[in-house]
Amino acid sequence: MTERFTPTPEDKFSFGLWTVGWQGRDPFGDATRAALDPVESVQRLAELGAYGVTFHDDDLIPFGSSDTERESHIKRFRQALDATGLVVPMATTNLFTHPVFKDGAFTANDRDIRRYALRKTLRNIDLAVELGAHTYVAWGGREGAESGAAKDVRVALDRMKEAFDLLGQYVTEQGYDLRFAVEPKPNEPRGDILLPTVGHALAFIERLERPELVGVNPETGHEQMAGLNFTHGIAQALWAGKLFHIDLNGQSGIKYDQDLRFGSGNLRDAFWLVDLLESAGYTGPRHFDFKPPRTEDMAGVWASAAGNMRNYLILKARSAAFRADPEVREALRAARLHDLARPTAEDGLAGLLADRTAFEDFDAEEAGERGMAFEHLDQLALDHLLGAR
Ligand code: 3MF
Ligand code: MG
Ligand code: MG
Repeated sequence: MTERFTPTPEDKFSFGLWTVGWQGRDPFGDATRAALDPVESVQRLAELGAYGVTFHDDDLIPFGSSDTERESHIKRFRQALDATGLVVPMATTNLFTHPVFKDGAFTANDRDIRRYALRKTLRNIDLAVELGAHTYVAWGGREGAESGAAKDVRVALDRMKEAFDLLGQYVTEQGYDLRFAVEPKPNEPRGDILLPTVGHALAFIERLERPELVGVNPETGHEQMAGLNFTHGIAQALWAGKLFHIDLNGQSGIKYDQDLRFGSGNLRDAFWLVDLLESAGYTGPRHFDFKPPRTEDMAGVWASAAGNMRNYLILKARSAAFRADPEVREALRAARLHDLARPTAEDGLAGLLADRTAFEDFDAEEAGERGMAFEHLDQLALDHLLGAR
């Protein structure tokens, strides 16, 4: 049984350097763990069965490093990648830690800060491409406000669009095979963040000069912080062809961003999410953006990291068993999923208007009495999730 849930690189699990490297510093307490060398993270993640590692520029090259220091950090990291076979599928920019970004980066009110943020991003895009990344994530953690007049949101969105248009122009002109993934989050660290949900981000992307270069990187906990159904958000992103990347973790309801290991918190949503990703044929990385709780020592950090992958694989097995169960297939028919899959008017508008059974002879009373049989279907799912079938 244990063997079945041992990850391999084919599972495409990846981790941010900032996840296992989180030292446990929070708004109320100091670090509980020592800094972790990125080279050690690469080695340990490879041993655990991950295939990829991701980073913010400052995770790899401490802010303020000289050019020589920068080169040596990159060299050591590259050597660790070569030695382990770990890949870098995605990279991103830290536009939130340094005080310069306290009012945001691409939408800071100060123009010089916006220009600096763009240059910082462009510099790390070059490195991301050098290291083989095909996705560049943009989380606008400080793009937002705590008060009304402080941010003209419509104008800030103009600046956000300007930033993504420039980034798109850059990768196009450089001939890079790199796409962007916007990561929505409703709040924290700002009182309210721009592009707060998957839906907001999808609508924003359509206004860009090169919408084909930009998709989303939804995070489990971020949508759940807004009380939303994460799986539904992912389904809409897939439907729009925009699921370029995903941040998996755990969250218990509407509260601060918990970043628990995947499978914690809303386990049912995690089950449906894995069921969706696997059945939709999502081929991108299964990227974990979690924080090993600050109660843990380094052994706990690696146990937590391994738990993400194990839980994903267990849920994948449960979902496969659910889908293969003949009683589930029967229950899906009883719930008329096949009828939902049928176009509503393949006979066209004229056919619909001419069809007396669609309205004049339609028995709404009879239709209103039909049971949908959803509870039986859902219990079968729960039985599978709980290992009772
Ligand atoms: C914060 C996040 C971020 C982003 C990261 C990648 C620090 O809630 O989720 O992690 O995922 O910046 O762009
Ligand atoms: Mg988070
Ligand atoms: Mg994230």
